[in-house]
This record gives sequence, structure tokens and C-alpha cells, in this order.
Amino acid sequence: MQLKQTWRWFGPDDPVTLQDVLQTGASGIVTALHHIPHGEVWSIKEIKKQKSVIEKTSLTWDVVESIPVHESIKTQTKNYKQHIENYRQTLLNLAACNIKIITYNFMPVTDWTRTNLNYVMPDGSHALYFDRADLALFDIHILKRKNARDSYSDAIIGEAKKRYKAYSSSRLDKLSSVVLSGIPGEKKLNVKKMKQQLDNYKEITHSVLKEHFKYFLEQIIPVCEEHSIKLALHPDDPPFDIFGLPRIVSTIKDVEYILSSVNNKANGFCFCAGSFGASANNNLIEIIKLIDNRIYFVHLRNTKRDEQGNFYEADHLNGDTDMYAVMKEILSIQQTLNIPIPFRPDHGHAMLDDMNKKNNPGYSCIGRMRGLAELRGLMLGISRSNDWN
Ligand code: DNO
Repeated sequence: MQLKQTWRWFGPDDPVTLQDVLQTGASGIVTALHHIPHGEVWSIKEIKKQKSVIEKTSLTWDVVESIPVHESIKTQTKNYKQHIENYRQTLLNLAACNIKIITYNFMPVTDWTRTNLNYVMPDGSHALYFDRADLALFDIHILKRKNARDSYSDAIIGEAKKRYKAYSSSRLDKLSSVVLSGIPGEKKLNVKKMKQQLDNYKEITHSVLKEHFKYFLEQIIPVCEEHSIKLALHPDDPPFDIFGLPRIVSTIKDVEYILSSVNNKANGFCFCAGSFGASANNNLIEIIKLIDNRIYFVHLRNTKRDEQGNFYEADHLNGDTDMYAVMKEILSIQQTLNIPIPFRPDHGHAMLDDMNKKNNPGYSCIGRMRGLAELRGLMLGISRSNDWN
């Protein structure tokens, strides 16, 4: 059996329409109710509304990405118990609408973070890029985080200072807006708000955050078990601490801890090749083998790193990750199951006609469609040669 081909759609305002999605070859949709503020309950009415828009085509809403975890839950402050209760209610409402694969993450303050959304590739297409010196520049000179220098090597601090002097003010503004850009369609952070949020983490070490995460899981797992909901935890992107904040879903050790801390089938993962793959220390095949049949959703994306730990998002089959090996490993898990695991091409370059349109960064149509087409071919080739059709 093959994996199910899905596509992330940001809702009715997404420049890529559902009709476009049909032409990519995907048959499933991955989406969320982005208009609902973090922490509030998704009502059955709102869920059904989005679902019926999707089902007017032949597509189905297979995966939620994401129900955001409210910051108060991560820091266990203010009304976090109410927010956990709201989360449980949202899970129940989704289950009532028969949507049962839920992606989420536990990254403090920022979700995925990049420093350039238009890195020009040799073929002229645009990719997303993460550059440590640019991040340090933002952190030390724009955000002016206390003790920020402790997070970087002297070489990076020196480079950041040099660039801070050299960049024009519009380039500095652009850098801030990229670092703070967050999820399309959702509220953006600004420097002031980010500072306030960072303050809430003063006492929160890795082990405290792990305890808070475990507590959160313990509160929601019973609902998931009862309603056959599969939680698909997305790893940290990038998979290391940034802004002095603890990140706890970055390495194989983290994965091991999470799987065993609440050892329940509902506690599963979204295996994101791009996020784990951005660290040279991660062996993706070992991570896949460890999570095994608790992989409920898959993001396939490739990255190319340099020695400083900077990386750009490469073509799906052409980066540091051996996508053939990753696909083969996931497909072999698939053969032990009787329902297809959904996967989506994660990100894609802005290319060809994408470049004349407004796009959500990383989520243009043609670039992702190229990724999906390549991955689909790879999947078919592996399946056929192993008689796994
Ligand atoms: C980026 C995405 C992430 C992901 C969330 C999941 O493109 O992969 O933003 O959706 O982290 O909760």
C-alpha cells in the first residue's frame, strides 16, 4: 500500500485554490481554522463549514495542521487549565466531524523560523533560508535580548555586528519581518510582543518544558484514546534552541523521551524530514525506525546545510537527506498498516509562474507540485520494485 498524497491548504484565502489542488494529484487536504485565535475552541459549526467547502470538490479533510498550543500551556501560567480544556473540546469537536489526525507542535514563542524567504537558487527559483549570523543580528541588535550573546560563537557575533552596520534600514526591517512572519493567515508577532513572550520563559528550562509537555499530553490523551484521535507532534524547526528558548523536540533522544513519557498509541508524530534533517546530528532513518507505527503524518522536504549550520531548502530529491532511503523506510512501515499514512510535500520553491503571484512563503503551487510529482514517482518506483502496490 502506498502513502496518501495530501496538500496543505490555508483556507479560502489561500492563493492556491482547491481546484488548483485537484490538478496537483493530491487527494487529501491538510488545513486548520487559522482565523480562530490561539487557545479558543473550534466549534463544530466552524469545522463543518470548512469541511463542506473542501468536500464540494472530491477532496477530503484528512489532517489538521495545526491546533496551536496556547503559550500559557507551555509556561503553565495564567489560565492554562482553561486552555487545555479548550484544546480537549476542540479535539472532541473535530472527532465529531470525523477528523482524527491532529498535527501540533510545542515550540516556545515562535513556530518555524527563517531569515530569508527569497533565497535565489542557481536556477533562479526562490527558496527559504536560515542563516545563523542574520538570526544573531536580529536577536542581538534588533530584539536586544538580554544575554543574547551567550547563545552564539564569537565568530557569529562578529559577523552579525558587521552585517548590522552594513545592512540598510529597509533590509533590517525586512529581516525582522521575516523572522517574525509565523504562520500564514495568523497574527504576526512584533519585537515588543516577542520580548514580552520571551520574559515568560525566564524560569523555563528544557526539563521544565518537558514536564509541562508531559502534563499537557496526560490531560488530552484520554480524549484521544476514547475517540481514536491520533496526535502527530511536529518536530522543532530548526531543530535546536533559538532566542535562548528551550526546544524539546529536536533530537532522537527527545523523541525517545516523548514516546515513552506517555506511552500510548495516541501519542504519535508528524515525521518532518526537513525539520529533523536540518541538523547534521540527526539520523533520519534511526528516528523513523524509532517512531515506527506511531508516525501518523509525514512532511517530506530536503535541506542543504553548510559547515556553519546555515541551511536552505533544497529540491525535494536533492539535499543532504537521502529521500530514497527515507521514503523506503516509511513505505515499509506503511506495509504493516491497513490505512494509508498521509504525506505532503513540505514547502517548495517559488518558481515559474509562482513568481508572478502572491504566495504564502514555502507554499507556492508550482514548486510544491514539482516536489509532490517527484515524491510520487519515487514512491511508485519503490513500491513497484518491492511488490508493495
Ligand atoms: C511549516 C510547518 C510548521 C508546522 C507546524 C506544525 O511550514 O511545517 O509550521 O505546520 O509547526 O504544528
